[in-house]
Amino acid sequence: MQTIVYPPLNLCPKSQLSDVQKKILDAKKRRNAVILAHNYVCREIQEIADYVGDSLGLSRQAKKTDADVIAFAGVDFMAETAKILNPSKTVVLPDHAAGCTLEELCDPIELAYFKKQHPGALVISYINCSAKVKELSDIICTSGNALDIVSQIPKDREIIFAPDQHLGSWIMEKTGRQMILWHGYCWAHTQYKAQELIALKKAFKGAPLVCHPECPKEVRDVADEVCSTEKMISFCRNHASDRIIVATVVEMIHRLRREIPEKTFIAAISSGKPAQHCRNMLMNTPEKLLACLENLEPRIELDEQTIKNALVPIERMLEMSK
Ligand code: CIZ
Repeated sequence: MQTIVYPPLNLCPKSQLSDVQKKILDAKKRRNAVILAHNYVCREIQEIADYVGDSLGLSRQAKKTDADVIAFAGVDFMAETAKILNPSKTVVLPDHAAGCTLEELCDPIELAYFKKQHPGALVISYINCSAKVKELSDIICTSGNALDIVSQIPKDREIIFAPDQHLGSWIMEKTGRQMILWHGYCWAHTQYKAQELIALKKAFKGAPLVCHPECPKEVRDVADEVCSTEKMISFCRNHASDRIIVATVVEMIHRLRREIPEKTFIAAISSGKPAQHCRNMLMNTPEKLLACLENLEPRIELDEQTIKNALVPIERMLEMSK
């Protein structure tokens, strides 16, 4: 079985900044920009970002920044969220084509129709959705705060959860709440197979397996822990084992190694591949990040009404997850 084992980072030589990385830092200064990067982008960008984190942490950073420009290394719904939270800023994304399967699988027209069939239901949407879907939602959540948010909803209130069926079913298992689930899924996280992960655990005896809640139930059932990317950091840090198998987008391992340099991380095999990437996150290359800082394009543009409407459920999320 082919596996990628990332040895402790504190045993590796320190990497030097490349020319492109240096140019990005210069352009950032000239533009008075802040670089916000998701845990799933490449190591070269993580190394020079002002903040690396999950959607919740990135939203908080986007809201409070006083930079003129937000360069968002992530996917379009994340950059849109930054624009909604801080509309006076110029928000640029290295590649406008960087989308998300979850977003594509939740058409706002279909969701509006679905809502009509369930009058009175509260719509909680995972942040991985378009601004138009956010407008139709009552509360937004991330994988880091979903359990907490759903637990705060009165027990007798019907809930529609969109767009991730797997995150939704994990929340139902953990909270005991029934919810009406939308049918979306994350392409990357649904590539993992329980049988492959069982074999990997056998090969690395004693190493716990941590997976993301966007994975299907049969995969979650063989994991030792299921949690969001930010929570993976505390899980890996606090676990007694010095080797951990990670089933989420493999670039997360760069973040884990920087936070916990003394441990070894093993990328979980995924449908025969040694590691799982997110094809949208991979569109964030250092070259494109440099170009978007220099040209201030591609830029996120949203109309005023969409910003106003979509802000309401996002602000509710930030209030409920203090
Ligand atoms: O919430 C996020 O940023 C995503 C997409 C994953 C996670 O668990 O952090």
